[in-house]
Amino acid sequence: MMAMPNTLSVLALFALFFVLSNNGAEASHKIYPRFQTLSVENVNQVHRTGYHFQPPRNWINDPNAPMYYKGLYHLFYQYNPKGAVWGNIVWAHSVSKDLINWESLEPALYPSKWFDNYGCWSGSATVLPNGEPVIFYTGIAEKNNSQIQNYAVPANLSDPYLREWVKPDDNPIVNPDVSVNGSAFRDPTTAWWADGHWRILIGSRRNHVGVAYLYRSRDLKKWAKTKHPLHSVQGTGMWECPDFFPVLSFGENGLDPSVNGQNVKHALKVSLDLTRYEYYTLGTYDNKKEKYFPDEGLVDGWGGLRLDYGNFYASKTFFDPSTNRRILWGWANESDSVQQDTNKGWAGILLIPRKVWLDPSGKQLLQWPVVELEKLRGHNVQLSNQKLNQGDHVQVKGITVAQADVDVTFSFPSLDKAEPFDPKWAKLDALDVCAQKGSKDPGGVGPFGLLTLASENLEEFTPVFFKVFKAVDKHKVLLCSDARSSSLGEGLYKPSFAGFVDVDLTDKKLSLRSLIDHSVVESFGAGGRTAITSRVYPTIAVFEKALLYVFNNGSETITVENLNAWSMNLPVMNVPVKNRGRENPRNE
Ligand SMILES: *[C@@H]1O[C@H](CO)[C@@H](O)[C@H](O)[C@H]1NC(C)=O
Ligand SMILES: *[C@@H]1O[C@H](CO)[C@@H](O)[C@H](O)[C@H]1NC(C)=O
Ligand SMILES: *[C@@H]1O[C@H](CO)[C@@H](O)[C@H](O)[C@H]1NC(C)=O
Ligand SMILES: *[C@@H]1O[C@H](CO)[C@@H](O)[C@H](O)[C@H]1NC(C)=O
Ligand SMILES: *[C@H]1O[C@@H](CO)[C@H](O)[C@@H](O)[C@@H]1NC(C)=O
Repeated sequence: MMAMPNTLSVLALFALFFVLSNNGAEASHKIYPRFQTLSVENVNQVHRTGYHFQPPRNWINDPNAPMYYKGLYHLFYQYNPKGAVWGNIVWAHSVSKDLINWESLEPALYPSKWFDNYGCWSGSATVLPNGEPVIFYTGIAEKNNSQIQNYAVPANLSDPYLREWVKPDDNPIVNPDVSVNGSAFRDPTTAWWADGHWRILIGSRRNHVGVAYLYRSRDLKKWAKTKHPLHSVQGTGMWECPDFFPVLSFGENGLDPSVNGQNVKHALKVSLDLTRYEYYTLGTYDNKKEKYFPDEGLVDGWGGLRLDYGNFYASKTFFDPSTNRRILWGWANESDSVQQDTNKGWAGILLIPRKVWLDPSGKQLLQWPVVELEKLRGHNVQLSNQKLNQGDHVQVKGITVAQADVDVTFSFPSLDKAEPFDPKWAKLDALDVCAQKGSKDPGGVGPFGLLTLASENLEEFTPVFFKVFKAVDKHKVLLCSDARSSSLGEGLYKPSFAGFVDVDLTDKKLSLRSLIDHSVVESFGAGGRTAITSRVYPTIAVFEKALLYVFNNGSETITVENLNAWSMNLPVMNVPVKNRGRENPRNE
């Protein structure tokens, strides 16, 4: 079933409040005083997602403290119960048996003590060896946004829903010392055990240096900062939401955060407040030296590897012991204006959780939407052995393409026609290469791929495509998710997101999976080597007016070897858990 179009009129009233103000807070915590308690009267459904995680209304940002406990996945997230912009943040709470169908509970954490009276910001869960969970989170105790770290524990360990959390009076557990910038000190990680101590990271900055401070403790209550940060990088600015985890050097299984040693590498991911993008490195964690050493040859900074080359931020992983996977969760903000968010009554979605593991090359991580998502697959259509000559676009019909899962493998007879890769582009971001070499630019091998959320006369479309270039000693593959033609609407952010795909082309094949869901297109190139998420807001290509094509604009003929596309059903979303323990006045 698909949500029906809802032609709610724009609330002209809100136009009166068009004055935005910023109190000088960082990009992550922009304050819009006029908007943050403007209660949502109507929720505009047109661009709401069908199967992505979204609360019924209002603002959401970072996923917090994902964990598995007594048969349930727990998801907390930064949520404004009073409006569609950032503010009044509480930890909203949902639970699921399968990471796809979600029931909601009362907020788990909200300002209630002196040490978090002005905010309960992001944090993580740690499941201790005895099975008990503990949450570490950033509390704001003063009006000036100074940041301290607190902990919370479940009130009732027998309750699998973990409805109620207690914030003990010995909080805070970590105060910034004089060497730490107390206005830039947040987002504690999951704790891990190493060399006789528990350890956590806290994101920070020292002038322009991005820093992951390392703290250690024997009892999880008294924490001491180590002599040196675990890692820091000049010129990267504030590190938000650090995530540090071990990966196995072979296979797809995940690891408990405390595992280290042979056949284990570590990944360190940070969210850069200055660019609002993330990057990660792979490397070695030395327990004794209390240091992390990124592998040689990896870019450790703005141009580094990304989990997603599009709209993806404040991500966090957790280890799922029930399936031995490491699961990654990211947040995608809106690409429209604050005014439009207020008009539509909601802002922010979480992306589909992804399994992450190490590529056999050891040089990057791989990702794939959790297999549980496939339970939502409904009607299926297929294409095979479909030739695409230059300029062809062939429609994929018979499913709800605005709410779909598409998996396709393309092949090409040869790479001879690949255009040379201009050495000048090596200095550019992939996004800029995509902007120069868009889907319309006639190429050699590519552009070919999917044309998602397209209107009948192609006034609007979001192409997700490959383009293969010839570089000095090998080929360079670009994957683009180009929002520039996605909408005729105004005031939208429409970047040509792109990333290079480090893939072996000897079999002359490239695969692509795209999760299309009304205003989001989440794509995975070459089996999860490169992921890109775009937020788009078509005005014509909505609901059954949206069309899907495969296309080729390169001179080399491309074959759609095999395409499977499914209509996606709606999951259970935001249904309150029955028999609540207590009513919470903060719950809307
Ligand atoms: C915030 O205000 C408190 C109380 O006045 C002060 O102790 C603290 O140092 C301030 N923090 C920052 C980061 O300015
Ligand atoms: C704790 O949770 C269990 C399981 O839901 C419930 O039976 C019990 O009544 C709860 N105890 C308290 C004190 O609320
Ligand atoms: C401390 O952090 C705040 C917030 O990011 C920033 O405005 C300030 O410049 C920082 N101070 C130093 C010395 O880095
Ligand atoms: C393919 O190229 C033609 C000619 O430039 C253009 O009109 C068409 O929009 C292109 N297709 C896509 C998907 O960009
Ligand atoms: C999401 O919104 C766009 C458009 O306003 C901004 O350009 C991005 O910086 C922002 N991303 C994040 C992570 O906040």
